[in-house]
Amino acid sequence: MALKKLLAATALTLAAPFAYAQSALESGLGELEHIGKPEQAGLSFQAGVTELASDIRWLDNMLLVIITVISVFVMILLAICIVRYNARANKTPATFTHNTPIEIAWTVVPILILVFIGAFSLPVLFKQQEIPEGDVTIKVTGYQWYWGYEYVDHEVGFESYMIGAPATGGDYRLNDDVRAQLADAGYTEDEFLLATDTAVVVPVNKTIVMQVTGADVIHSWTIPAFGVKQDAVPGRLAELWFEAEEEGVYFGQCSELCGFAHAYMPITVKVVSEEAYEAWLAAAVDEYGGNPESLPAFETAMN
Ligand SMILES: [Cu+2]
Repeated sequence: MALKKLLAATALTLAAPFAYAQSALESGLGELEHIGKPEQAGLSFQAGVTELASDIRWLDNMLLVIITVISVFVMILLAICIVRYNARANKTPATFTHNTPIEIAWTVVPILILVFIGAFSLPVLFKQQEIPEGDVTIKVTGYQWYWGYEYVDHEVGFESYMIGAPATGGDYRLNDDVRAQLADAGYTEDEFLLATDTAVVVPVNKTIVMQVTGADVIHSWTIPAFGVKQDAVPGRLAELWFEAEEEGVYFGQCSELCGFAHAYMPITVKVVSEEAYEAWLAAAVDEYGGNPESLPAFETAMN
């Protein structure tokens, strides 16, 4: 236990210089459009940039049509009952209680509707859950309250803190220092609570497999624009995959209530060209490569 505390403290003290070095690495990625984030007064989903996200949005629209038709149909039936069969309009009500054909119909028709929906939703679900061979495999570990990433084929790992979290010198509140850090890292002020000191960097149009786990409690890793979300459960290695089709910056937030700073462990993913990714990776390997056991993320995960 004492060792664990010591390691956690070491990880915290290491985190700050770590983070700044990482942003320096990321500056080589150039200007990226910030695509995956909420819009002021936005109503629908964020723009989807993966096949999975397009599938989910298509499915949602189809379901919207079906529930609209059902709701209108039920409302019309209700209206007919209210108007034609109220006590004033219908002085001598009929006394029958059963109607076999209609009872069969209202059992069979909903079944058919559900089978129809299932025929479209199950393939979408299977596509998400059948994990393909990844071009890049990244292990992500949820901690109270930040994320750790390891590029497992390259022995590169780092931690990712919200800009404005204590590890970056803040207290979870927006102040001038946090504004300056956001600007330095290329984020706008309204991206506070979404922007992190280090980002996950992945190549565009490549299959990325994320291995998702938790070190302490259950967290959940998600990027809405990719259409992915996976609980990070301690003791389990779950997987998700995506293939982002557009270069840009994408944000997500821990999506499983995990403790008091649950709202302050966002996720930033930068999708870049293959060349930019290779260059970033080479620099990251130089900076932190070699022995993953020297990495704070690795140590805390192991203890
Ligand atoms: Cu969390």
